[in-house]
Amino acid sequence: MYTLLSGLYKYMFQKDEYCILILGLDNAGKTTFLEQSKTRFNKQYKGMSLSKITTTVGLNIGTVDVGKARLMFWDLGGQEELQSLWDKYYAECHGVIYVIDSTDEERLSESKQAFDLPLHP
Ligand SMILES: Nc1nc2c(ncn2[C@@H]2O[C@H](COP(=O)(O)OP(=O)(O)O)[C@@H](O)[C@H]2O)c(=O)[nH]1
Ligand SMILES: [Mg+2]
Repeated sequence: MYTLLSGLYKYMFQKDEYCILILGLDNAGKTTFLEQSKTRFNKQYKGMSLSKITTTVGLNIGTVDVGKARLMFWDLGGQEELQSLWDKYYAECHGVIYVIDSTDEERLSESKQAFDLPLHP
């Protein structure tokens, strides 16, 4: 009976959690994207001033609730030394968002290289 009730409780109230990786070169706009998403979907979240966003060191996690789903965004640092960590997170995530600065033409090929990297570790 307990199993049944706790199962029902989970079904009613617990959200399905999904982990989404946000990847891309440093300075591509990953943290800005995350902050914008949080501001848009979390009504109580006021949002930090976009000009205050500085280089992400390590991991920046943001949670966004959409309907019955809870999305946990993992914003990883894009610096070259950190790119080797990307594939470690691949196995654990449900989705990947790859951010490209479309105005930074000089780094487009670098971005493609970094994009290919975790697929062929
Ligand atoms: N004009 C413009 N600037 C942006 C946009 N997205 C990010 N930026 C700026 O690009 C810089 C790097 O953004 P950030 O989110 O820190 O990149 P990250 O290193 O990938 O996390 C910051 O100065 C942002 O304000 C955008 O869509 N338009
Ligand atoms: Mg960042």
